Amino acid sequence: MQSDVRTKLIEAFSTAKGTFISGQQIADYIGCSRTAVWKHIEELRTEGFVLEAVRNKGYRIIFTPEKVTANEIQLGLQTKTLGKSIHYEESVETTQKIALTIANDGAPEGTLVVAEEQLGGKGRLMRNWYSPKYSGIWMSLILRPRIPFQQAPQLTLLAAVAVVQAIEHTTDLKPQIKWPNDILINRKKVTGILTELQGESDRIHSVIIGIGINVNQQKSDFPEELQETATSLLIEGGEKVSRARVIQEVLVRLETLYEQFLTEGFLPIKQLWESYAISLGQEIKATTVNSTIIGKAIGITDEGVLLLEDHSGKVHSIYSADIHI
Ligand code: BT5
Repeated sequence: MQSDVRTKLIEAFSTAKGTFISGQQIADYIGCSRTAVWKHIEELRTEGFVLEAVRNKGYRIIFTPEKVTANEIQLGLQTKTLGKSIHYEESVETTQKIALTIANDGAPEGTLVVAEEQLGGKGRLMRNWYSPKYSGIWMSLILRPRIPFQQAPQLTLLAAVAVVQAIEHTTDLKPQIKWPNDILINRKKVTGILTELQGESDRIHSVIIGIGINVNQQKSDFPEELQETATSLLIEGGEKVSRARVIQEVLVRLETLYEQFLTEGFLPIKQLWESYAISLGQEIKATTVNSTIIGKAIGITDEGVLLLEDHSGKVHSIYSADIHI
């Protein structure tokens, strides 16, 4: 199905909100024949949608499958730009690589790449991100902000705030952020964020924000080495959570925060970030490429750099490190 046809079909069902919509209405809305409508409906069915067809009434959606296809995410999505264009794959090496490629080919801001599984999911510093099929959110979002290079790390913090808010909104859980990119629940990692930049010396072409959220894994689904440090929304909350709903919430929150960031700057985001931060005011250990610093986390700067005060009172600016709490 062409993506504009798919978008219109989903729009039609979104507007109908679970009530019947006639084949003719759909055909008029999309601008195609009724036979074509039938074919498109059949395609939705192959994706796992359950559609009821009743003579003289038309069609209605009665079950939306637990997949994260473009249709699932866009059904009821309340954003202006983020997620309006979605590139969906069942299985990929990493969504980051696809996002980088399509960003280079001119994909518009807000384009989302999402996959059911990643075979070579990436963390920072060439580390692996475990991304099993159908149980988590593995997605990369393309942004094209007109900001200087040095401000780009702020977008990682912004994305972390959006994910915390989205989890709070879709569950009863209270996640916290560990600088810069980990989201923890009960001190275990539920989300990692990886931001990659493309551009020339003074101009950003695109920022790719990769977000991995463990949603419906059981403890035994994690490899042994992660079982004590990783968690999922299901493990913490005790119930399955719709991945498409969480993605929608992340997109809505991210769009609001991003607009605020572009108009008002980083300060409001910084304040939100600090309100969710787990380690501020506490003694932590930061391992950078060259050294290990132990000290009290006293805050982040306006650029999003972590400030650590060591025992002698010296304040260190941490640009990139692993934090142990
Ligand atoms: C991160 O790296 O936390 C960034 C992860 C970003 C993943 C997303 S998924 C969509 C997009 N496509 C990609 O390929 N990546 C992005 P870092 O801070 O370096 O943490 C990596 C470490 O977290 C690993 O070395 C493991 O110890 C641990 N880890 C790996 N998989 C995990 C998982 N599913 N849940 C919790 N911890 C995990």
